[in-house]
Amino acid sequence: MIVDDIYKNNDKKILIKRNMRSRGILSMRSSIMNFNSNKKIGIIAEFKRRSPSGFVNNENTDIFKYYDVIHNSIAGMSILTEERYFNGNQMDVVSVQRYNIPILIKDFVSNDEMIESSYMIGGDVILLIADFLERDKIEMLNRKIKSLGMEALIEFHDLKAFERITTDENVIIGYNRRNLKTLKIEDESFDAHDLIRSTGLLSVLESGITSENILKMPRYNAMLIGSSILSNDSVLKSAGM
Ligand code: IGP
Repeated sequence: MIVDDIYKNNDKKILIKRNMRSRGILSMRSSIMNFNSNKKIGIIAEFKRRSPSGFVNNENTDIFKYYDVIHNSIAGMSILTEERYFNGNQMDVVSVQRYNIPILIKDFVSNDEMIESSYMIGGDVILLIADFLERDKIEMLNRKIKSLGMEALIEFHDLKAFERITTDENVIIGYNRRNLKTLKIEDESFDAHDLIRSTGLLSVLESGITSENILKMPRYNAMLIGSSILSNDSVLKSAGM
C-alpha cells in the first residue's frame, strides 16, 4: 500500500532544518471562524502537482499564479510537501508565506523532526491522519505541535478512527471522503459531521468536492479543495466566493 510505504520511509526523508520562517504563526481556526461569522464557508485551497489517485496538475503549475487569483477568497492554503508520490517540495511552503494566509502542511507526518521542519519552512497547521496513527502517537505528536504554537488538522476516513482523535483546543477535525487505502471516494460525510459536532471543534470536509456536488454536502465549517480548483472548475463561485 502506498500510504504504508510513505510512512515506512519517513525516517529517511531529507528535511529542511534551517529556519526559513519569515512571519509568525497564523491561526487557521480564527481564519475559518472569520469566514463563518460572515456566513461563508472557509475554503482551504490545495496546491499539488499530482496524486496517486490519478490527478495531474496540467493547468495551474505556477504556485504564485494559482494563489494570486484566489487568495482573497480563501481561509487557508494546503501545500502537499510529500515528494515521492505527490511531487511535493518543502520550498513551496517557504515561498507562499508572503500571502499571509494560514498554511497547512500536507504530508504523512509521524515524527517530531517532521513537525520541527514544518515550523522552520513557515507552516502553521500540521495534518495528522487518524486512520494510520495510534491514539498515543496522535497525542504525542500534538503535544509537539502545541509546544511550537501551531494547530493540528486531524483527519479521519474510517468512522472507527474518529475515537483516536485528541480533542485539544488547537485541533481542527477533518473528514476525508477519500479512503486512502483504496484511493476511492467513499462518502459518509453526514455521519462524520455528527461525530465532529459532538466535540465542539471546527470541522473540515475534504476531497472530491466540485461545482457539481458542493451544494449537496453537509454544512462543515470549512472545505479542503484541491483538484477542482486546480483544474479551473468553478467550485469557488458555486461556494459563493
Ligand atoms: C484535496 P481534492 O480531491 O480536492 O484534490 O482533495 C485533499 O482533500 C486531499 O488531497 C487529501 C489528502 C489527504 C492527500 C486529503 N487528505 C491526505 C494526501 C494525504
